[in-house]
Amino acid sequence: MKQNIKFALGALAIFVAGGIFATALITVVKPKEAEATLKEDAYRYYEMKHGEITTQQTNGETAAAAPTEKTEKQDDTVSVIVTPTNTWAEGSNAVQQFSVAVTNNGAAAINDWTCVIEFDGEVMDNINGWGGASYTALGKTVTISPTEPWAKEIQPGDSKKDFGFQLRSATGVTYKTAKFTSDLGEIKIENKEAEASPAPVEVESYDGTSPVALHGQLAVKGTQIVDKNGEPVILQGVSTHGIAWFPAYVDKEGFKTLRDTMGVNTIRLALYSSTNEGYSKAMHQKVIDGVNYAKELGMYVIIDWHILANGNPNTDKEAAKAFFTEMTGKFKDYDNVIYEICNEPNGGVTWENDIKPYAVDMINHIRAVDDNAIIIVGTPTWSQDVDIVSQSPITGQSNIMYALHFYASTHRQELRNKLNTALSAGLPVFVSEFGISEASGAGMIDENEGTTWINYLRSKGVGYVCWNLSNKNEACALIKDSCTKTSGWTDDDLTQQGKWLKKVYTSK
Ligand code: IDC
Repeated sequence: MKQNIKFALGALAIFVAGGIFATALITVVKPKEAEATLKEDAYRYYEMKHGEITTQQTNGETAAAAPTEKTEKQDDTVSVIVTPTNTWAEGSNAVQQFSVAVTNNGAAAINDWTCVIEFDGEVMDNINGWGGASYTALGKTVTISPTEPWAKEIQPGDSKKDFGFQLRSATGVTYKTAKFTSDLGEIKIENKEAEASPAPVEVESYDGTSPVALHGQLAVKGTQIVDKNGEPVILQGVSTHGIAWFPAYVDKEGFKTLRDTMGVNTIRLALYSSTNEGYSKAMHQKVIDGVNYAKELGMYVIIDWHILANGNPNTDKEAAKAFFTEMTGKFKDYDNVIYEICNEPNGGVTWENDIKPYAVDMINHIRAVDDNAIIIVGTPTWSQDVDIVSQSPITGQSNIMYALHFYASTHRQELRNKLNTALSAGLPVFVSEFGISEASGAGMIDENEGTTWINYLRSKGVGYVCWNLSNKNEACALIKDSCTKTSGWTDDDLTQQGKWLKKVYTSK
């Protein structure tokens, strides 16, 4: 806390002095000195607020967040909602708990019924069930048969939500379909989420063939990235810190180390877009260098127009247009380039009023030159509200994805719920930035929550990029501050997050 007060005072002093940001942004010196030159502590003031607000908003939204993996299909007469509510291990098996709600939308009363719920794998047995019904497991199914008169009868407009059961299986199962049979007839209910849910993709390790040689030009299909053969591929990336502050890490050898030893196939080049955060036109050349290094190494590269202190992407839109004009002009024929047009919109901007109009405009601007590169669009609340965006995505464009950012010590299941809602609605999501620290970039590291996130993303075929490649003395840096190497890192050179990343990225 003392530390924070010091930062705040430092920030105030610098704000009062004013105008001193503009100097010395492009001097290429050793990483740590570069940072000192830029008096970056000024931004800590902003960052502290940023972190706090992120946490508060996330907590505030928890109650209203959409339920996890809710699955529903409205039928003219009946709807059945099967919701996974809990899961745990029992010996080498998995036990899962589901709740079931049955609603009579029709005009006639249901007097008796059974419902066969089908999963994607074998069910060993059901352990428990409730709501006035009996439950029978057979093959891939569990059948619900109400035994109590009050459970059998469902009046028009009535909803019975108290059914539920626990089942045991070898590795866990996913609900797929239900068959509801009653005196009104038989209804087949598909799990929409299961249909939209992409096939899990295995992560490959580098074996001498570069990622771009293997996969070529990427595209978006459904909610996933696919390669030149239409096969899903997971991008596993590392983001630079702000390249104005840490220019030395835009280094071909460093990228190669990430590719060859740490399972990284994608580099994100973060260009802070506010002049208050190091932006100057002169930085464009660093981006160009970084893209070319990635191309030479056969790695994918994300050109990140890093909105942060300038929370509304429209604030610096003209500069963004000039930037993307230059980038698309140079890279339209590259097959390894992805554009990210607004890192993290924040500060009261909304999807409908601010971000979407900006994105539509910028996408048209980019498409006028580059007709196929993937474009990643930031989402409200520091790129968290993909659920809101999924209600009103950009139409008439292809190869568009939407950013979800998480910091595992701050953002947990409630943010995965938002992701799940978005994917279920068919929104292509890409995690263009994450850390396993707190949202401030400092604080506790949560390896377990980080691994839970990555496993979840892999199971959904969603790619991810970790913040950040620098030796800044902060939890979310990958390199220890005592190490000044910009390539060839050994395990000893890596921070806790760095070691975790290497372990997780190189495992399947
Ligand atoms: C942080 C950096 C930190 C810097 C701060 C302000 O790690 O060194 O002082 O920005 O420029 C984000 C942002 C990303 C943040 C990161 C951690 O996209 O720029 O970097 N974060 O706070 N969103 C959530 C967390």
